[in-house]
Amino acid sequence: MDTKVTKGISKLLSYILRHSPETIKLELDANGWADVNELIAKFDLYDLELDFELLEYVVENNDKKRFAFNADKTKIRANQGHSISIELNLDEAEPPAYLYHGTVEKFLPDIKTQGLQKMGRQHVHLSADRETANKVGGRRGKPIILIINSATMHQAGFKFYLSANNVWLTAVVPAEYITF
Ligand code: HQG
Repeated sequence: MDTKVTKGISKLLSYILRHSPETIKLELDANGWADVNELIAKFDLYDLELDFELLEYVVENNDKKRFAFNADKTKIRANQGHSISIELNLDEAEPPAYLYHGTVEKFLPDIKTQGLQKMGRQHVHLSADRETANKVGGRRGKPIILIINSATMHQAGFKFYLSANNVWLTAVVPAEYITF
């Protein structure tokens, strides 16, 4: 399969399913699910020949497992990363002792005063390993890894969720739980 094509489709799917379904007049339900047939039909707009087989390939081979089908593959949604307000209905989970967040130097002064905020998304995104956090930070420049004292945070009552593609999500990380 041509990776340029599958990457392009993945990028568009992320945009549509996380941020802007209205671009192709797609409706998402309250939990972020779109009807697969409707998505395929409305994808026409992009001049890309998307059919179910290709969509299934993109979902199953996506490097970060960004998308998921429901059990009978009639619905699809993004596993995390939304800016639009949807309810993923994830169960709370107990985090490991430490989680990691990759960012860049220019955000540090604000993070030191405000903690990690959701910014444009529905959650703060954290990783279980440094390597992933390094990649996340690297999207914006030279990565800086922050260590989150997640067990302490959890004991203090903060809620954590694990997305279907293993991204740890929480509402906010106050600066006192961050090792800079
Ligand atoms: C920073 C990608 C100033 C934060 C990745 C980050 C991830 C603050 C940026 C997913 C701040 C927000 C999410 C504060 C946080 N003041 N800056 N108080 N608090 N920031 O993209 O975590 O490839 O919304 O450090 O892999 O970078 O798209 O979050 O730099 O999983 O699937 O504000 O997106 O996944 O940026 O990335 P983002 P993120 P995909």
